[in-house]
Amino acid sequence: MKYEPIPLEFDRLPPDEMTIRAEAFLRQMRRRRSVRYFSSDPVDRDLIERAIMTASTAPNGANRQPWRFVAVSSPDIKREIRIAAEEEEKESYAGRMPQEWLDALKGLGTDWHKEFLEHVPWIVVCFALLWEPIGERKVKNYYVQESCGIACGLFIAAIHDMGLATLTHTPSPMGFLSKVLERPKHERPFMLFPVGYPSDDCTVPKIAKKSAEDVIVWR
Ligand code: IYR
Repeated sequence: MKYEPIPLEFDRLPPDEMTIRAEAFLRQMRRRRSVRYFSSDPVDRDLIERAIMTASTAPNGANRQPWRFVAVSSPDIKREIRIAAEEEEKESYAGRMPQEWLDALKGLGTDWHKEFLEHVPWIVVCFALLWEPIGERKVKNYYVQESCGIACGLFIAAIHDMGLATLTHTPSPMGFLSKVLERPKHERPFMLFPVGYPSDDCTVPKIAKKSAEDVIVWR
């Protein structure tokens, strides 16, 4: 590919406005919670598309954009995903996860039940593209995990900012998603997001984020 530089679109903001925006964004993001109890109220497909296209702005390895998002609203497919995910999770909770891991999850109140997968209006699954078939060639992608991780972070922020809720759900193993969603071999299930409104009686675990002192080292 040819190197073709163009001028950057960038506006310097007045310092006061920078502080106001930084604080407002932090406050908004502090309100985000992983939600496990969803309403079945419908959500416009346009909103889901905007969240996915926000994810797709992520910085990524060699600009290969090594992701594919499958957005599911079909009740039949959501049900299939729920059944397969619960089968895996049942085994995980009943012995595949070591006791130390189960202990770490105690404060979150999770178990193998995943009703929300059937009740939410949307399930969005991010697939990581390890390589892409271009003609007869397999073209390798770079920093696929990092790229998809950043894209999924932006997706979560976009969903939260537009007034919806989601959960990073990683049923393990996730191979069943390739089958249910009929994805080719080079697309590897990366992360699953139920998306919708929280149910009216939704609760979340009482947990805290680390303090600035705990997460930042100034030098
Ligand atoms: N995938 C399981 C277990 C689980 C694992 C982690 I790490 C979490 O932060 C939460 C749950 C589940 O979804 O229940």
